[in-house]
Amino acid sequence: MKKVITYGTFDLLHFGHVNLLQRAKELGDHLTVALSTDEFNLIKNKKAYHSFENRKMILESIRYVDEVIPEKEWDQKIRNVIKNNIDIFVMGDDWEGHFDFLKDYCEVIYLPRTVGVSTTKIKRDLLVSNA
Ligand code: C2G
Repeated sequence: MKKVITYGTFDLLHFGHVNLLQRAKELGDHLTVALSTDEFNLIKNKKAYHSFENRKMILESIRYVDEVIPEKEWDQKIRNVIKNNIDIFVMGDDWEGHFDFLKDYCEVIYLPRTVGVSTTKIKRDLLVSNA
């Protein structure tokens, strides 16, 4: 069984996230999502609208997602890849090159981001439309 992993906050889930999850799953047979905890989001300077538990429940409802684990720190990726027998690490290409150190442990693939959508843009557009 070919196992894939990806990481993120996945707040206010949108089609860019789903496009990423769909393509990640297509690369193997099992997709694990390491979901940023609320505490780790603070380290990433991100404030998610939905709590970790609610973001986790939403992700677990997606047909492409087989397992959700917590992402608590930047340095857990090698441990996750080894412990979960991961074959492929996938991220959107806004992260191109940032995780190449994982090439010693698994395949590293950066997929093109979906243009025109982001959680930040959604929040900004809603602010403007309700101003
Ligand atoms: N994404 C995408 N297209 C978009 C928006 C996001 O392909 N229009 C991808 C991102 O490239 C990322 C994933 O969706 O691979 C999740 O996006 P975020 O929740 O913004 O993830 P991020 O905060 O970048 O967390 O350790 C890694 C970090 O946790 C990554």
